[in-house]
Amino acid sequence: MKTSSSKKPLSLNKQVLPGIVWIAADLHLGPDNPATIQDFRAFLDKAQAHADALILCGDIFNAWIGDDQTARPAAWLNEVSQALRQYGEHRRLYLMRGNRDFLLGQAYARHVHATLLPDQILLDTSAGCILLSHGDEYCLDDPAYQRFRRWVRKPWLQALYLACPLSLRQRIADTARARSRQGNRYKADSIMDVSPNAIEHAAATHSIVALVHGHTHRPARHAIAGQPGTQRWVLPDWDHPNSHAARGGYISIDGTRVCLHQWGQADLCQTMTTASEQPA
Ligand code: LP5
Ligand code: MN
Repeated sequence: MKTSSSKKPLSLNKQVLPGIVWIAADLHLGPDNPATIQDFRAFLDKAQAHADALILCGDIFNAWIGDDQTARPAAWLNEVSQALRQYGEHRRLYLMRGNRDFLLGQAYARHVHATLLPDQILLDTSAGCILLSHGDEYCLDDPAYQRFRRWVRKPWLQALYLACPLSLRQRIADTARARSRQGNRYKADSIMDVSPNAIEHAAATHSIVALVHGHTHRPARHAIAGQPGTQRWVLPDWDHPNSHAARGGYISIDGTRVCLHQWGQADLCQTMTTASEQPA
């Protein structure tokens, strides 16, 4: 199973994406959030009706413990996989790994008729060239996380982990998630956000109109210092706790117009050619 990230130079990773493109991230699907799974299924139906391609750019799953889960999937995973496969049979579906599902591999992508993207990719869209990634690689002010990231991306460690029984893998994942949640309570907001230097560097390195990422769960559109021609768009995370309003959303690219859509909020849209504000 191929699980480690692409080592190709970034400039080689380019995906031509004509037509209407929708991008979502940080769905965190798992056994504990059935209402979010229902929201996601409804979203796939909507995407199938309105978009030509859908990209899920990381943390699709709350913790991915290996593609071999699909041999005897839990009911929730079976439901999600069926819905993805149904979508993938009709429209172009792209999956990218995040920090919670970095073990997602080609086998799962094939299983749902999707294309697995590398960790960072240049999208050649109707709105211009867009740099897309999950976003965790820009969190350079969080050395504990970057250390964790370096370790879990080592092929030998991944192979060792994947050789363990699924039950043990699940226990390790639960421990990692619990430690992460606990640690995040005490981290300053600025540490858990992207590093401005990393963003400026990425924007300066590529000829792009926008940089799109998730991970930080702080949906917004930002200017980038020193890069007036490039914006940073941040995707929302998804959650639908019992008896609470659903959170979630996506970014659409339709012609030259890029929009951030969030459940229960006004759309934030911009036409990329003129960079002028558009009414929602
Ligand atoms: O995910 P989120 O938003 O809570 O926080 C992230 C960073 N945390 C992580 C950890 C993931 O949530 C855990 C994912 C588990 C996936 C399956 C496990 C497979 C293991 C495979 C081994 C090859 O990414 C968090 C950032 C935050 O984003 C904001 O950027 O701050 O970073 C940390 O919390 C860093 C911690 O130092 C990581 C602590 C995890 C310790 C794991 C040890 C587990 C060993 C168990 C042994 C029995
Ligand atoms: Mn993430």
